[in-house]
Amino acid sequence: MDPTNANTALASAFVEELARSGLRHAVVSPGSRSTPLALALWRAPEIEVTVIVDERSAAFFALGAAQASGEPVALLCTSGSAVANYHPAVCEADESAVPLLVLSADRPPELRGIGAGQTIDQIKLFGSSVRWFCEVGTHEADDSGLLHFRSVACRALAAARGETRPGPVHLNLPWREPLAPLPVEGAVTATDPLALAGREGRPLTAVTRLDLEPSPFLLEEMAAHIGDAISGVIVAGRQLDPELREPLAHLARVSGFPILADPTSQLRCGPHDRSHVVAAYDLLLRDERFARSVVPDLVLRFGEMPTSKPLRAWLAASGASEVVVDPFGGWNEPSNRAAAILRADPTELASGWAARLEKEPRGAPKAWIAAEAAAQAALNVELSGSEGGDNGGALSEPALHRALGQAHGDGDLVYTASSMPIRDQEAFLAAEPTDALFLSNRGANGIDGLISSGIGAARASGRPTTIVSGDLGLLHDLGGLASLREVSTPVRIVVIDNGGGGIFHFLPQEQALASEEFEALLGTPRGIDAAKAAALFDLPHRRLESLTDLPDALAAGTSLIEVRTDRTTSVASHRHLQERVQAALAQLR
Ligand SMILES: Cc1ncc(C[n+]2csc(CCOP(=O)(O)OP(=O)(O)O)c2C)c(N)n1
Ligand SMILES: [Mg+2]
Repeated sequence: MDPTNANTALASAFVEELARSGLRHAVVSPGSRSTPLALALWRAPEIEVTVIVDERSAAFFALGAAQASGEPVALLCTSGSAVANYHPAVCEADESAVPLLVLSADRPPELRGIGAGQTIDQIKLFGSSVRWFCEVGTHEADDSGLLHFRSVACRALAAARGETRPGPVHLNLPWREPLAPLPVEGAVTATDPLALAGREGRPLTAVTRLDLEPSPFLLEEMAAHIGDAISGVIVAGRQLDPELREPLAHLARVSGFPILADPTSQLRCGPHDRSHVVAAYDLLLRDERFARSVVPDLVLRFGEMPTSKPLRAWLAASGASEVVVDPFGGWNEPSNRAAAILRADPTELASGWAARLEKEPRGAPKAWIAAEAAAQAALNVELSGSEGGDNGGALSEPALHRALGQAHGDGDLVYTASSMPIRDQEAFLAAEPTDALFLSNRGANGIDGLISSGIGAARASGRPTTIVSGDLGLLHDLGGLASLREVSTPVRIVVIDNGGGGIFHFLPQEQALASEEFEALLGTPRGIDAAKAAALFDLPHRRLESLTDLPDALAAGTSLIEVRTDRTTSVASHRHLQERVQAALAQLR
């Protein structure tokens, strides 16, 4: 505790508790009102501080860091509009259950609402997006003030980590002068050793995590259901734990269920047994005959509902009993048809069910496995140039995602943009043995903040990182490139430049609007030159001419890799690929 004055004492006691409760990263933006906390964070040896000027980018950086590390990251800014810039990332953290601790400095009550300057209403600014809001208040550095600050720090981190659902927490902290660490004689009046120093080496109040061990009853009952199912499937959506791979692969083997695996489930790619993994489900389920032939009666979903529209429609129409495993207290169930949501540890459930079904394992899901092989072979011919095709190296968005899948290395982190990149990744990335971590901001589906999120994830994880962005996505967070200076691990920013919003060509608006209207309101070409954008931040730039150059481009380290494609032909090329997959399925019949 720093007794220089009351502010330094309260701020340092608060940060001491954050550090003892396990906080390791903070992202700070410059400002005067936040000085007491900024200094305390900066001076805490356990906490790494990154300083980012733009609060919107700072918040996405923290979001990426928290998502990649699975641990809360603190954000600190000054009073006024600064804190409002955190809002987009706070919304994303809320929707995707990422722990963030937002610390906003504020003016004390007597300076609010009287035109004192740089003051806005910060009370409950984020509404219901936060797990907990606390107006921490103005306090003396006496026993009760210091204990209050210590206790709020412990409680805030526990709430961010999840009780039950992880997410953002907002603490509003008003400070009176002096904001600088100027000595004030006798400012610290506390005498209680607990208020002055807390507990050596551990938090004032330790908070235990919720126990998510599934009950034997749940394991028995559900294992019996799985055993009785005639055509079950496992759907694996966005979740971050690679430890789920082996138990889920085991469950698939003994149950005979396929795993329809989104890349962000960490189940599509990895060194685990991928014999039951179906990567091409989006394309396969666009084939009505195939979709009808594999209607499930039981769906076990781990992670969030994948984005694929054909998958969602097929699940909704199936009438299957859908069981959702969600340990985080969310309600990620857009179909409104789930029979049950299980609040239990996913790994324990998968391994517990597999152990019970092991005695009578069932055969592999032949129709799915054959269809997956046929689809992948057809895509290889079209997109990889192998197996007799002649398209090797040709640039298209589907081909890029396939090539990226082969180019990622073990330990890489891949952060993919909303809009077409995440959809094409879901549709076209093959199941590869690479042990990479696939992240995205799919809670609020924003195209904002991707560059910052990816760089924050690289910083917190230390993993070589590939960010896959659209051109408008890059423009939206161009300032985020400034935080590359904070990272020493390689960050490759792959920008798919299709000259505007490619995704909108897949919507009815494309046909319904006159082409000038469509271009003005949705296509929105902005002609941002990626090379000049890179130059502004001293970032090496390379324009990819052929996909065969991709491994070299990624190996070159931190850089902006521009991939030019044509959004006006993308609908036709997607349809062509779908037709090739359907032709391959027809051959199986
Ligand atoms: C913050 C935010 N603003 C607007 C949107 C609506 N939106 C969805 S996709 C998109 C266009 C994205 O263009 P680009 O990044 O180039 O990706 P592409 O569609 O070309 O793959 C927009 C504006 C959004 N999702 N998030
Ligand atoms: Mg685009």
